[in-house]
Amino acid sequence: MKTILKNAILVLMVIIFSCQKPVQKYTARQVPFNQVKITDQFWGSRLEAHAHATLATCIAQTQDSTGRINNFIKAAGLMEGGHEGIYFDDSDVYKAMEGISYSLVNNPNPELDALLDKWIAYMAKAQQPDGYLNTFYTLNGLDKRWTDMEKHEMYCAGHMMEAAVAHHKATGKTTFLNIAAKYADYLCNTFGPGKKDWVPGHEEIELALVKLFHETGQQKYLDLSYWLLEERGYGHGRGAIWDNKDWGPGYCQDDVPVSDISEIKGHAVRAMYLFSGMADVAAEKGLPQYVAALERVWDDVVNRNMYITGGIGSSVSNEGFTEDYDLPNKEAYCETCASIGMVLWNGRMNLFSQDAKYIDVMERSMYNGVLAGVSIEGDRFFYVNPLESDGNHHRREWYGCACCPSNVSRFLPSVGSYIYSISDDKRLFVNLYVGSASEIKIGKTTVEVIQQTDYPWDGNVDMEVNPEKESNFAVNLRIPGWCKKFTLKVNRESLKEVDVDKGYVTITKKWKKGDKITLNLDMPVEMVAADPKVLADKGKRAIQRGPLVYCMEETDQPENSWDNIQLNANTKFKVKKATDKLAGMLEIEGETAGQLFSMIPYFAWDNREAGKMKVWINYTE
Ligand code: FUB
Ligand code: ZN
Repeated sequence: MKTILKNAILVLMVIIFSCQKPVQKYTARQVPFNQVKITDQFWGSRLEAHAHATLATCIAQTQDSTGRINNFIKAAGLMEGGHEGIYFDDSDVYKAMEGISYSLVNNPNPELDALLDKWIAYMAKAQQPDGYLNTFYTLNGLDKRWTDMEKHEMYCAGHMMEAAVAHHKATGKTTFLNIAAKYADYLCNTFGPGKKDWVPGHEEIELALVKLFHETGQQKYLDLSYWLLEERGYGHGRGAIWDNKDWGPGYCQDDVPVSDISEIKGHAVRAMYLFSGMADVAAEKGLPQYVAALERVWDDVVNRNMYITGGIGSSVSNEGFTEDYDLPNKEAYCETCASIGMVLWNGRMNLFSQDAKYIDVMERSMYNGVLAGVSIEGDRFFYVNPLESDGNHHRREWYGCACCPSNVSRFLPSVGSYIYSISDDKRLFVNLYVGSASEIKIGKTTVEVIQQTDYPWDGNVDMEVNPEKESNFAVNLRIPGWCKKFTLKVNRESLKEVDVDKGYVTITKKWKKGDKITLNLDMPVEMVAADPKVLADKGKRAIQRGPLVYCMEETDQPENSWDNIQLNANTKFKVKKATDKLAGMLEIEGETAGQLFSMIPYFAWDNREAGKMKVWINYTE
């Protein structure tokens, strides 16, 4: 009798406990890009440019034109001399290594493979016996390490870990992974409960430790990540950020405990990396308070602090956020890394809930904010992405602070990972429309999924679903938030009155080889108004077609018309094939009361003759 009572109490306690703390885990996982072969012109040409130009630029810059690789050679004791460059330049090398590793997955290249081996050998030699590795402190005095939380030691370590995981996955070699694990072990021995306090001034390590945990199975890396998140907001921060009266703890999201975050503040890239790390840790440990905080702050970012391009962070002075609705166009900062951060974060948010509102934002940032960050040829980059220019803002081959080019180099080859996800209950989610051929495991069945599409130039998507054997499962197709009308057929039969639930339509059936889905997303030219609280866009409209935001470049407009071009309710639009450098793209021709003008996708600006540019155009009622 006593035992029954005890058991009943135990069961009750478990129920009460689990009611208070519902476990919040990712209920889906992304299908990684190594299972997705991109075949379309839009992303295919970008990947081609990445493999040939972006990587070559990053290698030339880190190895030959700047001292980044030399810093490792010096720290390894193989060359005389002091540290060159900025204190976090190691991170650019790691990001380039991550990009090269991703590229090796779909484009094997023995020379690049050997180059990585060479760089890894320098790193192995530069690593301290205790596991520490940071060329700035090795060359400036190891006694000064861990004295200023702004100095990006953990930021660099995080990028090393991400690169090492990518290298291990791509090549199967453990050389780099061993270095990263040794460094992570050192961090676990140095920081944590009862050890040294630390608030990384620039987040990144948190999400990286989770990746390292997945790759190695070492729970302590996940625990350190959680501990680092929990260090924030309790006054442990010390160093240049905290001493700077214009910045203070809010600059690096150290003003409140992470579970209490509701408002977006501070540096944009740091915030995005923090939120991505929080999502990953919450998903592993089941932390509803993290997920609730992320949902609150997501609303603040997206509804009050985001540009139409999906760019974030309007101010140069803190590389980040100011007041709600303060979104100036010419002065917009919108760092390329921050848009990449939006993709990282929003992709993760969708894994908790499979709500397509996160993919809508992810797509907006990806096709506009991120893609603008790199030239069509892949060899020039924007760091700052304004929505208006007087003609003096241009891409550069490299920057003194080169976080954006190196981030682009690792982002582009990973794009395939954002197309599909599989939920725990074995539903396939089609999040992005990208011409591609994929092999996806749904339950025990391998399914070949082929997409043929010219997206984002048109909204016609033909999909073939080829399971190795007949199999029952649901395919969820995202109906983008921008799309107001669509048609859907399965094996040529129209589906009428389909429900859209959390942004997806669901087709559940017994799929067999050769089954076809035909989706047509209506993609008219749309005039978009900003929230009236955004004073910078008062009396203006932007043009969007599908996921692409368009802009006007001076070079395309009739002479002396720049200041006179206006939109009104009767403006007529025509979609037309672009030529020359923009061949393959669609431009939009407009006409308002006899005045002609022409617009190109925002991401493609500053690829031709230099001149003025604007996204928001005067509108008369
Ligand atoms: O501090 C490292 C990176 O450099 C940041 O993410 C960027 O904003 C730039 O400051
Ligand atoms: Zn950057």
